[in-house]
Amino acid sequence: TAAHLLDVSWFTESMKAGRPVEVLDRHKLQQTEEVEVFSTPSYACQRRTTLDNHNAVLTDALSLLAENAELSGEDGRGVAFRRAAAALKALPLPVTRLTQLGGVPCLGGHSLRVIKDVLESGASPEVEALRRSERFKALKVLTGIFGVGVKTAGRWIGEGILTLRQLRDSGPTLNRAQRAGLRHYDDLNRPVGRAEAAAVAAVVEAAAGSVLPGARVTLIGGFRRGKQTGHDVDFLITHPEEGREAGLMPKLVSWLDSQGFLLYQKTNSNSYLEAAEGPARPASNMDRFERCFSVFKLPEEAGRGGAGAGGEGGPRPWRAVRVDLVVSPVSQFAFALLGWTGSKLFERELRRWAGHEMNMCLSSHALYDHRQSRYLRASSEEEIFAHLGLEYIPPSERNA
Ligand code: DCT
Ligand code: MG
Repeated sequence: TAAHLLDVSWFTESMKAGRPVEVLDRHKLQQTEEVEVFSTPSYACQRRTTLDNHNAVLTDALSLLAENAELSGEDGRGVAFRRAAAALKALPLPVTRLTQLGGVPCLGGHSLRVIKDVLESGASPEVEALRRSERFKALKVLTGIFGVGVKTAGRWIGEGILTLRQLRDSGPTLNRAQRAGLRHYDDLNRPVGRAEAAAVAAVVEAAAGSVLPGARVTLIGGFRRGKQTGHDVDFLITHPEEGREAGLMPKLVSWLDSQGFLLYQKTNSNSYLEAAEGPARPASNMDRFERCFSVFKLPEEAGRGGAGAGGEGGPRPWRAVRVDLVVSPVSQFAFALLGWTGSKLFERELRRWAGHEMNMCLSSHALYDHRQSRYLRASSEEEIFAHLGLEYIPPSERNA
């Protein structure tokens, strides 16, 4: 990579663009020593983002602010912090001074202030205060219950419920998902490892093979991107003959249930229909596949090293694991694979790129070209990137 000389043109650009520059240490700008100035394209789907994050301290701080915004129902602010964090994740080296960020997109005044604080003193007072805040801690604990969203958690906090103990004591009405979430709280908040994901995969493959011979099971989500742990395990299931996958989910679920693998499940049926003249609705809806949100009862095998094994009661015979299953017709498989591999921000950026730069509409089902008023077919992720005019980015580099 070319090392640039210290370039301050961005500084004057920032002034013209009205970006806050008071956060800069003017003194440093006058220094003439060589410092690499980073630059990276503005959409996350134009960048290669591996799991090697050289700026974890900065991105952790920004991600916490993003999380807090999301938990407070401020999605716009959340996305802004996610974009800022993602831009830093793509840099090849640790940032040591603010002046290196000249060509890095998506850094607003708030993000720059946080970055400055962390670079100068190792921490951001705002982020540290947030970490300690009772409200933030309560939001984390309560939304950490499977089935509890931001609104419910906010309502409970308004009623003075800040902890699991207070929740159990006050006994609010819980739905079926929330009861399962509370019952398996510790397990579901313990990261799932790759070996456990593989064990779940073996179960799902056995189920699919038994109820629909020839069905294909693909690990998606974070594990497909190479992550070592996840909050759940995600699978996409299809069959090479179009139409054979219809009605698969109920059969799969009843097989899993009959074998004792399910602690909880909720299935949504497929509601996606391609309109002849174009997408009937904005295609960002994630819920139009046959999809099952479940909690698996996964037998703990010796050697898999479940962190919950041991402790007072000795090794436990099983743990609860969140598992998401999606069934796709093979004609939509490439779109589903691309749409469910993530990361969430990478997906969001792909859709934004498609809409803003290509006048297309991308979903996990299809790609519609508004200029040509037609759907663009694809049988691989590579073809979809090509339709979008993007360089192909493999899953391991979609960790934005
Ligand atoms: N997804 C998305 N937008 C959402 C939710 C999900 O694009 N709002 C896609 C991207 C990832 C995939 O679905 C699976 O979702 P998660 O399991 O939540 O994400 P993950 O990357 O697998 O994260 P984790 O490793 O924590 O499970
Ligand atoms: Mg996942």
